Amino acid sequence: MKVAVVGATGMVGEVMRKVLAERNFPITELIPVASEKSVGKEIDFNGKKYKVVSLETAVAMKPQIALFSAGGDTSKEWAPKFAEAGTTVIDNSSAWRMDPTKKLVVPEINASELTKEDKIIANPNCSTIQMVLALNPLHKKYNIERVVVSTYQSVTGTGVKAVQQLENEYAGVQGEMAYKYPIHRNAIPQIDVFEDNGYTKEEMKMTRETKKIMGDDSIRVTATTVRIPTVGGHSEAVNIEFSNDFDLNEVRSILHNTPGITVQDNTDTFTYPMPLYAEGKDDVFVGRIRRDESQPNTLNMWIVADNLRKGAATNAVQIAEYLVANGLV
Ligand code: 11C
Repeated sequence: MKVAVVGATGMVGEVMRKVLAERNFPITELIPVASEKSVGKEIDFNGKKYKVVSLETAVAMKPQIALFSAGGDTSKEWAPKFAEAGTTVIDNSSAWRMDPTKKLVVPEINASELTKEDKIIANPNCSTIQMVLALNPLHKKYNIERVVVSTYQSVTGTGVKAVQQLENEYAGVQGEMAYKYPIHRNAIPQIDVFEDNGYTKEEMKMTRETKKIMGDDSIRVTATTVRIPTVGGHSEAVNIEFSNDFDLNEVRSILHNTPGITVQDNTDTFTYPMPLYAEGKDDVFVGRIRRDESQPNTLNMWIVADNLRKGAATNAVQIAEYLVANGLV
């Protein structure tokens, strides 16, 4: 299988290549694609060297699959060109996510919606993916009415410039700023731009994408998304109100039996998920599972995942794996 990685030299693109190799994705030829300034650069993949090519060249090479992580504008312009050439695009930007003609997929939840006709498939936002993976099995059992989520997000979600800003500030070195404010010793309650309703785009992504992935517009979601000085992954405090009551041990057991989730929940041993330990792992980690004692049928939990892995690259590669396993490419 010929696979293009568009944005191959970026942070997510690099993890995409790593995940493809680790999971032994059946690649006969990797096509690394990046902006003009990287064209010709050599990239190692599975012990072989591949030259970075331009978008035009990559389209003409007709890969079966193209994993895109090059920003919304590139996706809007180029995903249709790849699709027209017969390539199935799995796009990590927000360009197509809310387009009613495109599927927004977390494979454990809704990959079965995919058909051969889906030539542009959207990969959800990182903070949405890790949350819905834990919400979905609980929704099936107890029916979710409302979710209140607060996030503590890694600077890797912004990209390499933000990681550099944190490192510079930590070392006391002047450098370029990815954020309006210092991030070291800070918490910035703004991720992405503000919308007219006073929420950020990141917060509205969590609301809108959750409904679409879970196929249920009745789930009410309200979010506050915050950037913190960490690099290993995004953390989320999630409060969930169900229609029906639940048993805490049953909740733990449902989550424990959900593929892709690891439950880390033992107050006696101070066991709970943390980004420092989620980094580099594909699973979503859930802990601090407890009843909200302020109102009936309501649960609190803490969800952590490596945003570059399950939040981006791993989820995209799992979609590609599903397409291959089901003869859809
Ligand atoms: C962040 N969630 O952590 C963002 C990055 O829609 O895929 C991912 C943006 C997106 O800053």
